[in-house]
Amino acid sequence: MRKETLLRYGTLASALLPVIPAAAKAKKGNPSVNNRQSPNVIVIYADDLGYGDLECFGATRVRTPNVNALAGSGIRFTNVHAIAATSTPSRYGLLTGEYAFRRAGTDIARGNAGMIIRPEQFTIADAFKNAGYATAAVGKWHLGLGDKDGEQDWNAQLPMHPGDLGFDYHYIMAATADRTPCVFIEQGHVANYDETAPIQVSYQENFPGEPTGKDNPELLFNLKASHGHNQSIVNGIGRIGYMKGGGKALWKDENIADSITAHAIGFIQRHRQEPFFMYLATNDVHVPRFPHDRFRGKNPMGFRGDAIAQFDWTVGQIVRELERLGLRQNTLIILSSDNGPVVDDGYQDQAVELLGDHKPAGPYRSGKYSTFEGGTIVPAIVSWPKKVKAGQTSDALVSQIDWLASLSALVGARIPSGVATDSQNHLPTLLGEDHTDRPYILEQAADHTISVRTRQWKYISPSNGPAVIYGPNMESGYSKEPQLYDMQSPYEQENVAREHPDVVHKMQAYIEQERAKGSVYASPVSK
Ligand code: NG6
Ligand code: CA
Repeated sequence: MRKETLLRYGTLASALLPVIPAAAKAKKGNPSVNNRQSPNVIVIYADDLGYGDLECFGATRVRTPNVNALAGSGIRFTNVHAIAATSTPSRYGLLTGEYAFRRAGTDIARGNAGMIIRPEQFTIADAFKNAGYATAAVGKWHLGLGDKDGEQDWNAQLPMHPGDLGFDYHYIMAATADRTPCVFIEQGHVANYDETAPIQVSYQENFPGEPTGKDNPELLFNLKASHGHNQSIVNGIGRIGYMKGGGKALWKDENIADSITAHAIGFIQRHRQEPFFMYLATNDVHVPRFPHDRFRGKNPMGFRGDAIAQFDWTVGQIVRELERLGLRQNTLIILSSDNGPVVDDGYQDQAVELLGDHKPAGPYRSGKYSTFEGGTIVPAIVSWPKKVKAGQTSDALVSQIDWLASLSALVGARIPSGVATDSQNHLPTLLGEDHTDRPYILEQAADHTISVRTRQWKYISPSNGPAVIYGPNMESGYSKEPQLYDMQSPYEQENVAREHPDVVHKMQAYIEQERAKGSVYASPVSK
């Protein structure tokens, strides 16, 4: 595979770096790093964390001191939008700079999906590699692994993985915590592989003799499902998909945040002497929410609140490690989320019962999956103490699709012509030097309905989808009629499409114009 050599040598080279006592560099910082022009870059990407889920974005029923401090040290963005209202298409867009609607097979991926971004595609990691950075993907992946759907041999080196997409290092969950295989993958291989328990995965049928949530509810000792999630049982929790084996490689949900954080810190430590880029995608606050004992039972909102606190802890650990190594001044941290919030996403974790007056999407309507703003508007923070003034708020209209081009501009990476074409360079906005709105942004709902946001308007294309998302029981925002909302009142309530046909027409033209661009990577994943 194209980047395997780089991947191997990247890890080896870092292991050979001289060890500098941390105390020598603390406080004043690491001069060689802090004098460098280009910062280290860490994208902390939460899962299903809503606009209203953090204290610094208005939450009052959960404490998020570490995230609050991060926001205070830089810019709190109040108008940032994920590319889609679900994980896979959002991440696809963030990492490739190309809207997921251009590409078949970019919907919520199964745990045994083949790798959706293909090795020949340009990614944000390639950009950083071009600029001489060490690169890593740690945490939730959800973009497929291996060459083909369903044909992975989980007991051997996977033939295709993030190492083929510009990431020198990866320690990832193949999909989500609620999907098999329930193991971490490190450098293309199951981490802590257990030879005594070979792994098999299927999304078609169960393996003979293996219990399932459907047939053996008595074995669901950690969490019971509220909808779906009734196939294989791992750690007393029913999952989507079947698996057999795994043994000591199987994750324990309560330790996932610790594992992800430890591996992220390990990467920082190994690369402290050179510029690095890390895509740090947490499992929090996706279902199944089953945080560590340290957090469990501490929040009035139950496991969902505990998971937010656990996310905050991860952020604190990363920041503290950067400080300890003297890297904090010249590290740019972007914190955001892949899509809006959901309360009941399939497990009986009492998130609905204990929500109280907490508003996961803040003032916005609906949440994850939806075409309303709650589906895609997300909290976002940028902090780079060396360059970005502390204590700012920006209400600039921003889409995560632009982070690839903006960060490439920051580190002087060259983007080959004809790739990542949806990503625009808005670096000055990202760094708080101006508050320029993107002229318009596109948002994709779970059923592919496309919405357009401008500062003033939100247009939702007509859709035949159901009005309510089954399971979470949330408003989808789908309607056979075109919808137009004046965003001066953020809770999209009064459809004014009829009153403003000119605006509707303009918004539809934006969508047509974007769709007409097509994709340079038109071929779908090989099946
Ligand atoms: C849904 C799952 C939900 C979650 C979602 C993906 C059921 C009933 N629901 O199909 O629990 O996994 O997919 O979430 O299975 S995402 O944030 O990764 O897009
Ligand atoms: Ca998500």
